[in-house]
Amino acid sequence: NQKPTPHVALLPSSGMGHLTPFLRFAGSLAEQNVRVTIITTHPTISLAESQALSHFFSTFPQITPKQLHLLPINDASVNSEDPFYLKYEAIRRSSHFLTPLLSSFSPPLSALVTDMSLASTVIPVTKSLSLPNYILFTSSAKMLTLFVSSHTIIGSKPPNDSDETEEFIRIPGMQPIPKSWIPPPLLSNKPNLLKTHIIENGKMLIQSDGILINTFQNIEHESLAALNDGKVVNGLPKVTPIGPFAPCDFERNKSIAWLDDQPVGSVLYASFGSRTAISREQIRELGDGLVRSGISFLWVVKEKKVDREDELELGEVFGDGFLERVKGKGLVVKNWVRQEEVMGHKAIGGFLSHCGWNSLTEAVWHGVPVLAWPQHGDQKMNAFVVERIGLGMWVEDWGWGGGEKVVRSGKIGEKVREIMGNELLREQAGKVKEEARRAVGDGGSSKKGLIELIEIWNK
Ligand code: BUP
Repeated sequence: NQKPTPHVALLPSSGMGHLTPFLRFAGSLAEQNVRVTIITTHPTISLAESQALSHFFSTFPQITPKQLHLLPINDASVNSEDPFYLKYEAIRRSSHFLTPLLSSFSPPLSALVTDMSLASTVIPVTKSLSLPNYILFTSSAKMLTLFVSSHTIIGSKPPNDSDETEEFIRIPGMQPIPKSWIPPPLLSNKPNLLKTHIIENGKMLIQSDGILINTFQNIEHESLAALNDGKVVNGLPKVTPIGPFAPCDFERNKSIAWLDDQPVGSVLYASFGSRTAISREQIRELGDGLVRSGISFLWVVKEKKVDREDELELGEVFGDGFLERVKGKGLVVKNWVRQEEVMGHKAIGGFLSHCGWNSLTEAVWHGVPVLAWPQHGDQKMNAFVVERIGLGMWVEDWGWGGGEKVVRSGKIGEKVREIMGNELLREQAGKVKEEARRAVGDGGSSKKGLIELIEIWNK
């Protein structure tokens, strides 16, 4: 007497920070015998995305890929040069291709799960097809409180009413937050795609059938309660925490041999995510700081937002002599490592992170203390969570990245030593790891959320 199997399609948007949680989620649905189709768009912006997709589909032959055709963007009316935002825009402009695509699935779909950056594009289409549409929010619940309320607290203000003297932003039902935590483009009066994306998609979430989020009750109880009690936005559909998404089989690869020779917990891993370019001056200060800290390190260096464009040699990025000084102290890698694999390595004892939410959930999963250095977007909201749950430290004074100010090597070295020597943080990170694993284990809060969801899709 076999249970019926729901058929769910997933529609991720561009960038590894969005694709990775979708692929992990797809893997966990497949484990629960849900039939899954993933809607992809080609070409991907980064090489990392195309490699992840190809590993994924060869690991999960039972998951079907379907391609959404995209119209090219070739006019100057788009207020962004960020290729990842331009891709969201391309999907928006091609949304009319979604109706025939979604109607063509066999067996018919029980639901579509859409990335938050595509909510305003896709919800009208699924409404016209009477297809349930769930939004997967790939950042923290703290960020979700800002995302769903921005259109009322920021977007509704006339352009000149910027409340310049006000230092805090008041999200209903939440403690006021410093204005300095809000991504600057969201507060800007100049039109820009980040602002449009947050305001338009955030406004639309109320019309979805549910919001799924890669977090769990123990670490974000307050934000989740405020969202689900209707305090942030009245009438918001249920927000179901189903994380942290566990690393998935397709991500396994050979590990970095250098790490195998390092003592347990002795290495700091430094990375600023898949789409953050750091200025050359800051890269050099950071390099100097890492060497001066006296702590061994593994550092992924990126000078360009898109990996395909990062052609410079490390020697050129650092200038004379640096790579010689690093020898025996650390390993500098250009562009990409299998982060999941690195974070799970016993040699790793700390993580200098830009606070992309996936990176943080990986730190949580492996119990690695974080030195938070948010660079843009949602990352200060996420850094707040790091400190609040005792997973790490955030030096707020370092500000945003992107050339706002250059943090000098002495300060970096000092904080790196501090995080690596902090036994209390290490213990607390270990506790958060245990809670995370309980949440997604049998009977855990996130696992229950997932099972309930599948039951709804089965009806
Ligand atoms: Br860099 C890098 N290897 O070398 P985030 C990243 N990753 O596996 P982002 C690697 O990409 P958004 C590398 O493990 C994480 O799953 C990493 O996502 C992986 O940050 C993902 O941490 C990066 O959310 O995306 O890339 O800035 O802006 O969407 O948060």
